[in-house]
Amino acid sequence: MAINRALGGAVPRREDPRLITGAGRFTDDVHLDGCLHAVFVRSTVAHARIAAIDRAAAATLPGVAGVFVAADLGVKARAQFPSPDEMARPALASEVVRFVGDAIAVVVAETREQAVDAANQVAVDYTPLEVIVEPGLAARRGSALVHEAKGDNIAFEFEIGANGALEGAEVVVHGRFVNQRLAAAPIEANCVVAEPDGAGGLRAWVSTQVPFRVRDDIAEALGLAESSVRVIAGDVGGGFGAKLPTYPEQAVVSALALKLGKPVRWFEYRSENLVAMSHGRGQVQHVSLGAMRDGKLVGLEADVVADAGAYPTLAIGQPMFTGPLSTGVYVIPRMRFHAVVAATNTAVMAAYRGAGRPEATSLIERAMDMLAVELRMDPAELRRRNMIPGPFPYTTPAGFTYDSGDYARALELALEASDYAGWRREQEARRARGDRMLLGIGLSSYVEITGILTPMEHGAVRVEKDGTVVIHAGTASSGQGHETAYAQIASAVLRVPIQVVRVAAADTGIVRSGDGTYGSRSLQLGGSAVRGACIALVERAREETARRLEADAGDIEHVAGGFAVKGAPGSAVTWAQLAAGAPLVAEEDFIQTDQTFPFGCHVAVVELDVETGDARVIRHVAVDDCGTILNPMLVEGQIHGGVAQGVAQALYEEFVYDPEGNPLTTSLIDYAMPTIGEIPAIETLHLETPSPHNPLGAKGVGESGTIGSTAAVQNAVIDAVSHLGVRHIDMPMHPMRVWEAIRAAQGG
Ligand code: MCN
Repeated sequence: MAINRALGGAVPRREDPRLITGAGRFTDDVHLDGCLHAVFVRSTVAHARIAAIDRAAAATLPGVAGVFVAADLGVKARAQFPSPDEMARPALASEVVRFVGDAIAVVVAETREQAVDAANQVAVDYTPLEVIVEPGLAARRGSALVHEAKGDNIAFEFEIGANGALEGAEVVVHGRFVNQRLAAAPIEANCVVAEPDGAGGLRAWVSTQVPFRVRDDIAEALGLAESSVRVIAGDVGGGFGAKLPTYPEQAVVSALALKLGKPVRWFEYRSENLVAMSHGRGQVQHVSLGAMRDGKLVGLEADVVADAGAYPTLAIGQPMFTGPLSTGVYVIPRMRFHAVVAATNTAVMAAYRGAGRPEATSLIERAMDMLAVELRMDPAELRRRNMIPGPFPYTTPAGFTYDSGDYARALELALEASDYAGWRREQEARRARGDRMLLGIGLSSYVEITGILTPMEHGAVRVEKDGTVVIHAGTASSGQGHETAYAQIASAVLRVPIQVVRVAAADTGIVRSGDGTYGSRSLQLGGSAVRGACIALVERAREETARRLEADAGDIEHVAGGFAVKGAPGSAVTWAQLAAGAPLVAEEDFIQTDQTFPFGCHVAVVELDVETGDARVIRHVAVDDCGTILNPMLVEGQIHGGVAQGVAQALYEEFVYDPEGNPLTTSLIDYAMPTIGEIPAIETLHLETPSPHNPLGAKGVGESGTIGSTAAVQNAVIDAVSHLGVRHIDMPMHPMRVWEAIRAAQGG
C-alpha cells in the first residue's frame, strides 16, 4: 500500500508536448520510398449480387499499378469473435455486397489522387437484393436475409433470469428505449502503411488499439507465420473502441505490399470513415420495471434487439454486458433479460466507448425516472431507497460479482456538489412563473465492468547501462496517457526520476506480447504487470548489489536511485552501475483474479426552450470511483472526454440509414458531432474504493464518463418537460424531437 500511495500524483501528461507540437508519429507520418497508394472501391448499394466488375478503364489510367478484386489476392475470409461462420466477412466482397461501403475492389497507384480517379472508373454491375435495415424486423422469421446461407439473421441470442420477475409488483412502468447507432469518428481515421520486409514477411503500421491481434489476423489471412508480421501502432489519434476490431483492409493492404513488392499506404477519407469504420450502440430495449408503492423495486424485465450490422463481430458480445448490468446499482430481487443480435444491411457494429454498458445504464436509469414520475417520488429518493448497501463482494441476480463499492455515497456527493435541492427549487419557480426557459435535472447512478475478456497483460522493464529505464507494455494507448501512467509506476517502484523512464508499447517487434487497450483494462492489468516487473527487478538488483558488496541481501536497502548496505550510505550502487555489464531485465504476465466494477453518479442540469425544444446542458457534475487513482489528472481527462461523448449521444449524434440502406450522415455536417461550444464545463469529483483484484487497487475509468453521463443528460431533458406529460424521448434529443414530444403530450 505504501507504493500505491506514492503513485497518486497529478503528473502532467508526458506525451502532450510531443503530441501538441506536431512531433507525434502517427501512421500518416510514416513515409517510405516508392510507396504506392491504395483506394478501395466500395459498394454504393446496401444489398446486391455483384453481376460484374469492369476494371479495364481504371487499369489503364496514368500511374495505376493495378486494380485488384478478391480472387487476385486470396486473402482469407474470417468470422470474427464468436460469429456464425456463414456470416463471415470476406476481405473483399466478390459475390454479394451487404452494406453501403462494403469493399469490392482496391486500386493501387503512384499517387492517392490517381488511385481515387481510377477507383471512380471501376464499374460494378449490381443485381439488387431486398434490403433490411431495421434490426427488429431483421430478427423476425421470414425477413429478407443478409446472409442467405445462414437461413435467418440471428447472429446470437441469449436469455438470463426467468419469467415472472414482475410478480407481486404494485406498480409497473413500461418503456421502449432506442439506444441509437453512433459513429466513433476519431480524429485519425483508419489507416495502414505496409511494406515487405525482404524476407517474405512484412511490417505494417496500423492505427489500432490491438497491435498483436492485428498481427495475428494479418498473418492468418495471408497464410504467414505470426513472426513474419510486425505491426506497429505508434501514436493513435483516438480509437474509442472502433479500432478494436481488425479490418479486412488491414490484411488487403498487407497482401498488396507483398504482391507488388513495394510499400503500400491507405488512408480513409472522412466520408469513407463514416460508412466503413464500425459503428456502435444500436439497441432497441423494451423494458418493464416493477415496484411496490413505497418505491421498493420488485423486478426488471427487458427484451433487447441489438443491431450487428452486415457482418456480426463484437456486437454479439455487447448485450452480454448490458444484460447482467441492467439491474445497475440497485437491489432488484428478480430479473429477466433476453437479447437477440441481428444482422442488417448496414455498417458493421462493434464497440464504441462503453460497449454495452452505457446501454445498460440508460436502460435502468430511464426506467427508474419513469417509475419516480409514476410514484410521484423524487428520483433521488427512489434511487436512495433501492441502492445496494453492501456488503461487498455483492453478487447480482444475473451473477456478476461487484468487487467493491459505495453507491449511496456517490449519489449523496453528487447531489450535494450539484446543489440538487437548489436546482429543484429553481425548477419549480420557473414552472410556476410559466417561464419559457425550463430547467431539467437528471441523475444517473451507474456501475460498469472493466478488465473484461482477457484477464492477462504483459509488462517488462529493462535498465540500460546509462541508467535509462525502458518499460514495455502490452497495451496500446490511443490517447489515454499510458506513457505517463507507466512511467509513474516505474519511477515509484524503482525509485528513479520519472525523466529517465521511457515507455515502449504497441510494436509487436519490440514488445513480447500484449492484448491491447479496450474495456478500460490498461491500468489495472498493464499497470499491474509493469509494477510486478519493476518489483521483480528491484529484488534482482538487490541480490546483485549484495553479491557485489559481499553483503547479505537482507542488509541491502533500496534507496533513491539505487541500493546501499543498511546504515552505510557510502556503499551506494546506482542502477546504472548495476547495469554496466549487461542490462537488468524483468518481466511479468499479470493475471487479474476477477473483473472490476467502477461506479459513480452523474447529475446533469439542462435548460430547455419550451418553444423550440432546444436543450443545453448548463451544469454537469460527475462523481466517479475507479478504485485507487494512479493519476488524478489522467482520470479527469478521461472523464471529460467521456462526458463529452455522453452529451453527444444524448443530444446530437446519430448515424442514420434510409429504408433502402443509404447512409444519410456521411459527413461531419450531417453527423452532428458537438464542438466545445455545446459541451458544458464538467465538474469532477472522485471517490476511491480500491478493488481487491489487483495490487494497484485500480478499476478502469476510460469509459466511465460516457457510461455515467448519457443517461443523466437524457433524464434531465425529459425531466424538464415531464410536468407537461412527456414520459420519454429517444436520443438524440434534438430540438425537433423534443418539440414534437411536447406537442404529442399536450394532445398534438
Ligand atoms: N487511470 C488512473 N487511475 C485509475 C484508472 C485509470 O490514473 N484508477 C488512468 C490510466 O493510467 C490511464 C487512463 O486513466 O492513463 C485510462 O485508464 P483505463 O481506465 O485503464 O483505460 P485504458 O487505458 O484501457 O483505455 C481504454 C478506454 C476505452 S475502452 C476507450 S473506448 C477510450 C478510453 O479509454 N478511448 C479513448 N479513453 C480514450 N481516451 C482518448 N483520448 N482516446 C480514446 O480513443
